[in-house]
Amino acid sequence: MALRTLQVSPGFMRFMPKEYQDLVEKGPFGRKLKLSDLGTYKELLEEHPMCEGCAMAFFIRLALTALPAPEHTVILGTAGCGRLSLSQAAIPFVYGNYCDTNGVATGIKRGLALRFPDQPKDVVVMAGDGGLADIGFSQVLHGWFRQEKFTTVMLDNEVYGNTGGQESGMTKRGEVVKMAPVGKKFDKIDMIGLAKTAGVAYIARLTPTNPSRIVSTIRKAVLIAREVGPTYVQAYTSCNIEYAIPPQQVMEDARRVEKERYGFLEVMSEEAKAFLGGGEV
Ligand SMILES: Cc1ncc(C[n+]2csc(CCOP(=O)(O)OP(=O)(O)O)c2C)c(N)n1
Ligand code: SF4
Repeated sequence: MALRTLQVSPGFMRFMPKEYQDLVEKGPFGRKLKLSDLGTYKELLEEHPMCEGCAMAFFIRLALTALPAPEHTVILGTAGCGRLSLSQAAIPFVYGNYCDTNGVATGIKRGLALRFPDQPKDVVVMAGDGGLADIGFSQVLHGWFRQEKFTTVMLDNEVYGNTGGQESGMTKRGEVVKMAPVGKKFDKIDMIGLAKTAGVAYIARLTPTNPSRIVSTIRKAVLIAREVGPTYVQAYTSCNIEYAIPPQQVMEDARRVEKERYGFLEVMSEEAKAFLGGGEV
């Protein structure tokens, strides 16, 4: 996509659906918007079928707000709750098989770089902990080791939410979930440690408690992936259904988890630091 693709010949604009007209005229494309602008423009995602009060849906809304150039971005997702809303957003969305998001992202990123050498194109994978730390694990790791220049965002609800509550590699040790009644027998996989080992240029861990931090983290991750190397954001996005969290207590839960074991963490390479120090973000 590009701004040119979105534009409609003036004579045809009145035949377009109102939703599309609003996107072209009042959408985020080609504009530098801040978090404080939310509510004043037509957002990329306005309606979705995710559960009421779902922290993942809230996180995705903010992450989409953070994209530095949505008109030049492709999002990769897969089976799991996140794609229910990502596929509704006004942004190209590629549905990878459940395991191959990061392999497909590699191909798309490389292809776009060849086809548009003078126009940066951002590729962002957003998928669940099962999709990335279990079945897609090897493709995530290999992409990092190969230093592929795209962003991976793990929507870590610590369970297979979309299929009714099986444990994932990111579930906590000892946790009992609906379809794993015996309790998890090993620790949460240390994806942050693995990302460090693989030389990921920018790594962040966060919860949805601080909207401006989500926006600045995603923006940094996308821009560093564009210029420096692979980036990884791991976001705690609780599942109300599988962990029985009433919607009104979602933020309370996120604050508690942040305090106890999911504190904000940011690790970056020297090259990424130099890039940020240059004031590009
Ligand atoms: C190859 C393959 N295996 C299994 C499935 C079934 N499946 C669909 S969603 C899902 C779990 C999703 O869990 P996660 O990736 O953690 O995302 P969440 O739904 O929790 O956001 C599974 C196992 C599938 N679609 N494809
Ligand atoms: S099942 Fe859980 S993660 Fe999925 S939409 Fe519902 S609350 Fe969100």
